[in-house]
Amino acid sequence: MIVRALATHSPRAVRDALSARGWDEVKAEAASGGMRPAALELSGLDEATLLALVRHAGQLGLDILTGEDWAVLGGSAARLSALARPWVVPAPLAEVADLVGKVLPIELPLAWMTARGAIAVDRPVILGILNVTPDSFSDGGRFLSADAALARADQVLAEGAQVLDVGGESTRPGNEPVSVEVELARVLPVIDALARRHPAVPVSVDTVKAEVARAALDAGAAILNDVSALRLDPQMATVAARGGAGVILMHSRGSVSTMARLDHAEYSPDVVTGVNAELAAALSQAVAAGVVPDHVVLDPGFGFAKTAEQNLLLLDQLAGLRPLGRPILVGPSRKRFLGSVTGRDVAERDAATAAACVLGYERGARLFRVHNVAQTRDALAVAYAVRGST
Ligand code: PMM
Repeated sequence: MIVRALATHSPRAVRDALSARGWDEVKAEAASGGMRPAALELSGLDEATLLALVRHAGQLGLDILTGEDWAVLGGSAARLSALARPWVVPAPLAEVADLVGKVLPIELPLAWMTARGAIAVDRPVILGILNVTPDSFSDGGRFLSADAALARADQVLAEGAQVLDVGGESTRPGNEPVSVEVELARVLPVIDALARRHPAVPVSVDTVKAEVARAALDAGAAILNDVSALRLDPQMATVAARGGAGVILMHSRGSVSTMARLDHAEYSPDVVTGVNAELAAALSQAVAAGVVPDHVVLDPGFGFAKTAEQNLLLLDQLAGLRPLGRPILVGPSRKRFLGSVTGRDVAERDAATAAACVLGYERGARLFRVHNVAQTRDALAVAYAVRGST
């Protein structure tokens, strides 16, 4: 007899063991996913529900820790999903079953639709940042002219970026908001030139203004990156829907001048639940306006209305966004919370950025918006080689 411990932090070891015994790929993938460990926290439970839960969890072989009106449940994803079947669970657990079904981790989509075709997201996708602003947080003023922006675009594409994210308004704390005219004058010549020079490369426009978004799509952009997740311009969702654009909904609070500060960094009961709920609402708003869900990517908005602690917690708990069912993008690049962990200045935070991206990848992120494309690409190549797309 041989007994071997299989690593369960990813389904890979189990999948490979099954494949080695002749299981076909799809069956091995599904079965190994079911063995993945998962945990749920339930609160606001009444006495009858709690009692029924303790008994039923025991029958299902789940671990359970309880207090007066709460429980933490742990076990494999497959066992936990047995709790999500309202037609099987005892009557007092009907509501629990319904809610558990809504939060269980699910497989993420393999493609993201944009106005210029699909982007495969079964492996890491890097968005190279092209800020054409005089005052952006880490690269302001460096790529202001269209020529400088084009040269920079060539460089980040050569380094492995698959998408170019062009921004004409900085969210740096206390900055002066720019007018539609100024923003258009900054981004349109660059988007237009990029669309001509690299017709196969999807370009995204980082804007909160529907008018800028519309003009950018007309000039050849494929994706709208809205750091207000549709909050700041009521027309944004309609523009996205009409243009068939890919849409990045990034979590933030406050205006363009305050969103990168801590004015609104109060979350109840915690940052993970708050960000999750606000992104879920933004996704519903987009869909109600006619955006096809396949076009949406979600981003927790690192550094936006979050303390360093909250950013770290959000990164650790990133997988909590998976039940929303959309690809996840992270943009930790050179941000202040990485400075508070490493004690390094903005220009020296690329190694920390690469580490944050790898941690994000392990938790389900597939898209990465960064300044230093070459370093991030290498870090994510290792993550992908070890972990695969699971
Ligand atoms: N961060 C910044 C700007 N745009 N867009 C998305 N989707 N996610 C981000 O985290 C994000 C963003 C601010 O950083 P920068 O000034 O260095 O571009």
